[in-house]
Amino acid sequence: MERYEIEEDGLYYLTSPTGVKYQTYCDMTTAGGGWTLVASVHENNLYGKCTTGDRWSSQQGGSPNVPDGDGSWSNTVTFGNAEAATSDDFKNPGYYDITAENVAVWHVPNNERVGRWKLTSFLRYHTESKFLRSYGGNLYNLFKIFPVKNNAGSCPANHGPSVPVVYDAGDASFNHNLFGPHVRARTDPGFIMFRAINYEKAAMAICLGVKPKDCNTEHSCIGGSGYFPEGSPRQCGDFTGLDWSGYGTHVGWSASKQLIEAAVLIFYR
Ligand code: 3S6
Ligand code: CA
Repeated sequence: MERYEIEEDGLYYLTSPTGVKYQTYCDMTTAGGGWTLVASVHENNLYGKCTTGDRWSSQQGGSPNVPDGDGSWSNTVTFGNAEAATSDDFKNPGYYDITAENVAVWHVPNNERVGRWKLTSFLRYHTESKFLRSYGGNLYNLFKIFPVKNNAGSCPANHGPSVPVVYDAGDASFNHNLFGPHVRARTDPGFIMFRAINYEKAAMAICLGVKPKDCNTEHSCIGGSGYFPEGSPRQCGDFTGLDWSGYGTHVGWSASKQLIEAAVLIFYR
């Protein structure tokens, strides 16, 4: 009887080109497998506006004097650990030293343990166009080209790339419905968009399965620069203005509680 190599989803040790050994999660099954977790964006407190824990925007209070915020999208600072990726922000060396072609995103409820991530994720999608080849092979390099900082350009001319996604959990319509009606009316689902710019020239890193059609991008795009002029500091934070019409209300500009109480896991392949 033959034995088969069965690739399993779970935690693996990787060694970076400079010899740093780190643990991360690999999805070895979706669409042929080989997806490496490189980051998670976890909102520890949406009531905190660019305060402690807002590592993907700014922990420095939301100020025009700090236009880049913490700079995590385009620096080599790492934080967190794989096992806690749904309970805290996570960023490993793979984020900047893996050369990849595609990105996958999972929305996993906060505080879920590793073995339950795939089961409990309510939305999973990935790109297939190998778009990262055109932007330096990873998001670190993409965000060098499209900096997540204030006054980097204007909307919509200077948005970063928007890339179609294929859904592995949920679908485009379910994705769209996680946002409030004002957002649904002003976005197209089925895409991931990078480096959005809003009316006030603040920058966001990633739009969650949607491509904005207007410039109120702060209600569907997360991560960001260090200053959000509109209603400052109300849009400043890792989950930006996803609570603009109230926390988890799912009315107006606000996303559903399901979306804001889930970590956004970012994979490369
Ligand atoms: C559909 C209502 C438009 O509301 C405006 O957009 C309102 O005046 C602003 O407070 C709001 C924000 O810019 C939303 O980002
Ligand atoms: Ca706005």
